[in-house]
Amino acid sequence: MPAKGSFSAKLSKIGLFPHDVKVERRLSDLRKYFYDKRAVESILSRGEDPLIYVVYEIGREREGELNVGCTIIYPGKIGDEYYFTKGHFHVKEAGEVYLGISGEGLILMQDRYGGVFTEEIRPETIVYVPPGLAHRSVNTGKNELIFLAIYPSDAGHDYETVDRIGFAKIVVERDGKPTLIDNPNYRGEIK
Ligand code: S6P
Ligand code: ZN
Repeated sequence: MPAKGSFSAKLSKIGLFPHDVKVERRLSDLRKYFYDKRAVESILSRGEDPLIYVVYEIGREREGELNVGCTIIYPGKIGDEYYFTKGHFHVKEAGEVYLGISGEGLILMQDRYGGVFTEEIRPETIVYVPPGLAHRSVNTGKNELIFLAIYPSDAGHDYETVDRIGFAKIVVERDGKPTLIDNPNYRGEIK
């Protein structure tokens, strides 16, 4: 039984304890994704390496089963860009459902030609990620953004394409508000 009030207890409430995978992503893992390279290097050169997000996951093997992942993106910014997840395409044409648990944020969804649209992730809201779209989540709030992701166990994750071309849009703070702008480092349409 997880300790009362602990994060494991919260995961237990949403059916995710015990999880079998825990992934931690720090700034050093995401250095090439944030657009403000000077801000990234200045933080890392001070010996700091902030934790950006954590994923707890129950992975399953059999075709037809569903994986469940719980992501926590911590609040914060690198320069003026809000903390986010790496982002990926699924290898198979597999859709996914996100369920907001707490905090506030956005999910960016991008097609293979750089067309991007966003949806809000908020408590008790569901976002459908259609097959074939890269997706990245962004914490635009002052607290942890926590959400569940439910997707086919054989969906697979393609991070390489996002590594290569990036997202066409990024989310930065402008006049105190989250604002979607063009990514100066976007490397164009996928060939
Ligand atoms: C899995 C789903 C999420 C992400 C998680 C971390 O298909 O979309 O569980 O894995 O939010 O993002 P990323 O891009 O590092 O996998
Ligand atoms: Zn996904």
